Amino acid sequence: DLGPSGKPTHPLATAPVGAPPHSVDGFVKEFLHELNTNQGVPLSLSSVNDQYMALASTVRNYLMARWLETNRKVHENKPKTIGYLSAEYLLGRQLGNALLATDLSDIAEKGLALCGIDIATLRAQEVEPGLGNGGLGRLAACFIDSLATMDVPCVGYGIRYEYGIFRQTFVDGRQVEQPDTWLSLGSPWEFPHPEASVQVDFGGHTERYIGEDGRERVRWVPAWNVLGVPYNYMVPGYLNGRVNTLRLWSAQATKAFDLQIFNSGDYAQAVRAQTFAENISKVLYPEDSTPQGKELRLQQQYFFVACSLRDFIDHSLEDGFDLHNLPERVTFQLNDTHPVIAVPELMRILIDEYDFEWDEAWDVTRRCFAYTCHTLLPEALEVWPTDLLGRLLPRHLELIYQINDHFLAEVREAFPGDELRAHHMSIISHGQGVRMAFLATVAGTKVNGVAELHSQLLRDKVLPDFSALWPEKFTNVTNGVTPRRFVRLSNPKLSELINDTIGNGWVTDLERLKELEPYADDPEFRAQFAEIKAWNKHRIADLLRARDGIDLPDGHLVDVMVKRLHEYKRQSLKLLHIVSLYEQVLSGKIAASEVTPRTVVFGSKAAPGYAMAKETIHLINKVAATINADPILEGRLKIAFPANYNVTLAEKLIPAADLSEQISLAGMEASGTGNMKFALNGALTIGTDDGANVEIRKLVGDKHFFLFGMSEPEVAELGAQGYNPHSYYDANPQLKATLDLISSGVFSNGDRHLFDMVVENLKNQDRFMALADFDSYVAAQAKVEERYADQDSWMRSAILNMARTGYFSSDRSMRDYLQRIWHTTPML
Ligand code: GLG
Repeated sequence: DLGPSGKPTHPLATAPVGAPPHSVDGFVKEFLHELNTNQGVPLSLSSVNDQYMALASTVRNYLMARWLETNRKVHENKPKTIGYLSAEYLLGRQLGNALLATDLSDIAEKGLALCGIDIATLRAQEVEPGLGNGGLGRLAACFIDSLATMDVPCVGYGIRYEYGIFRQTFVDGRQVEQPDTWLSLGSPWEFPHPEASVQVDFGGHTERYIGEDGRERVRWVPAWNVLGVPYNYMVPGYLNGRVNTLRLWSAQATKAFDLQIFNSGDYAQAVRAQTFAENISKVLYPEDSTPQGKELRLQQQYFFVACSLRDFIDHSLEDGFDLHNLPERVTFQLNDTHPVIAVPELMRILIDEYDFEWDEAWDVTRRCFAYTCHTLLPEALEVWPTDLLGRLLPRHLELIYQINDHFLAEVREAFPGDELRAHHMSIISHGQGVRMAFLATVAGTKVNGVAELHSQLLRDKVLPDFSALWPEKFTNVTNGVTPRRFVRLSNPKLSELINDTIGNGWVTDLERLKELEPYADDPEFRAQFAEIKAWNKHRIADLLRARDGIDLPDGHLVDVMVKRLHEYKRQSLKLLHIVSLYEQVLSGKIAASEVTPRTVVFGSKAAPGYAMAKETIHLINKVAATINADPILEGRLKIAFPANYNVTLAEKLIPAADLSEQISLAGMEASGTGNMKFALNGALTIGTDDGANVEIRKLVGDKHFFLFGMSEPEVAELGAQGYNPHSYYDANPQLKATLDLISSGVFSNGDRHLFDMVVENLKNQDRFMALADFDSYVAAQAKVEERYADQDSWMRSAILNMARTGYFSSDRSMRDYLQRIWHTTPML
């Protein structure tokens, strides 16, 4: 056997590593060893954090053999790999998932108990890596989980933000952001490899010169650079022996900074320069679906993309690999426009470093990328001002101009004489800058939306000229969620019931939940299902009491709206419904006893710079304080708004929900993925015909879904007519009374203007037409109450929601990507 130097080595050095024995004793031995040798403490003196760290490295050791073996296989077989490029991964806690993937949950619990440790205490010690804002980042996390479980070679590439999404606190009802110090107690799941760092250049200028072969070449002379240090994370497949890699990059100052210290003697200045470099991966931008065109953000995007391409080309391909064949070895999936600067980066590498001709380089580049769009809001599509781009990445801007010239020539050939069309389609728009979605569409082999309706609107409304030119480029892949985390781990009792009823194959083949359909009519099964719902409600009640001092009364309908705070998602519409109920009781239109006992749970962060969203949070909290304390409601209507909604909280909250609020204005929510998690955990949806709601409703059936509101074409028509929210306020006495109650000062200590921003906006602007859908929403809520009064019928619907939504597994999404976009098969 030969080692890395080609010389014979000790036979043990090349033998596969073994995992520790899969037994309680084997586990305890490994755990104590880790505690002693990694943490340097005996059990008797160990802290909870020591124990958590030791537990994490113990579980890691069980995964290690599989990781090494996966990497060895990839090295040997050289399969086509998916390079998933995403600026966000909202991973959630790692421990539970790793225990599940290794089938160690029971062994670990027993083993720790023998050491006098309650595993629940250690689970609670983990701080989740919140390296994403919401749906987009969580989707990336689900996708890499599914690919590992399906045995597909994939490397997730992203940024190791030192601070993830901010920790939200409430001070007098207002959101206050605190830094997320997720790394402060140690980070047992990551493997830094500083020796494999990659240099990334920025700024400067370009020069033309004549190469040895007489051809004109371009040289980029950058002004500064940073190092990208890779941190590897394991991405374990579920019980299949595969462990893929997530590689997140951290920015570090290069040696040049040390030299500066030495030469200039200005130590303080040199350290500032270092801080400047390290700022690149310092913090996640907290805007969700509304990019901030900040220079640092473009630095982040180029930083991780340049590191990732370098890494793949230099480290994954064998020496002498012919880059003309790159598309056979990788597809880089662009998760939204954030990584699109990878397109000119690959062109630069091929042309400037590998001497490719333009056409050859473009041919390879076009076949290496595919693009997923996650939005419809025009303001969410990234546009980089050309001066900013040119200052930071001068060579890339030149290449983008060239790509655009070639592309526009293609357009003019397809549509001769149609200059207006060419103008509309130009990647570089004169007033604004570089339209990254256009660049991605031009470069990608495929462009996909994330739900059927969204993909349709993407073709018809966002990129109509492009779909006319290249109809076959456009496709749909409806989003999905991982059943491992969002059912198996988050809902253990339900999982047990499903296992007992149909076996455990559903965890990797979620459509098998269909086999549960007949049990919707089985009173015994229904009773068990209802009992589990009640158990989940108690679990979240206990947690919220301890975590936030929030009271979640027994026997209430649990009505949940959790998602980022955005006007288009219409948390304000939900609030109007609550205030309307309250107003009717206050004014004696209905008796409190007529109100269905209900707790509305909100969970939501607002982007720190989004004033309207923050005011809405303030208003929700003030309404909560008032109605929760008002005896007139007899405790029948409550609002619970725990701060800092995150993946960890979602895992406890979603299984407890009866009603899932998916109430965006039709045509605005690209897909939604929370909607899928709720349905799979047996909640009924009240929702508009938007995003994936459309597909959920089709699958579960109209009887088991509360549809309301305008459809997308109706919204478009109303918009075209000219929407006037005030006319709804004037025409609908209950809506008027509701808004007037907010302006009366009852929620604001008599201050009649505190919430003017929200109320006046709804009355006069209401871009997302909450007032137009109010009536229909309130009527649908009345139907909810009627149905809920018949618990048998409700539970039947809840079971059917679960049984009929197996389609929304991210395993299915990955199969669709494999067939429609990546054209590769799992490596078995
Ligand atoms: C987006 C959309 C969501 C979508 C998610 C994942 O707003 O509707 O479900 O991506 O595709 N920015 C997002 O979170």
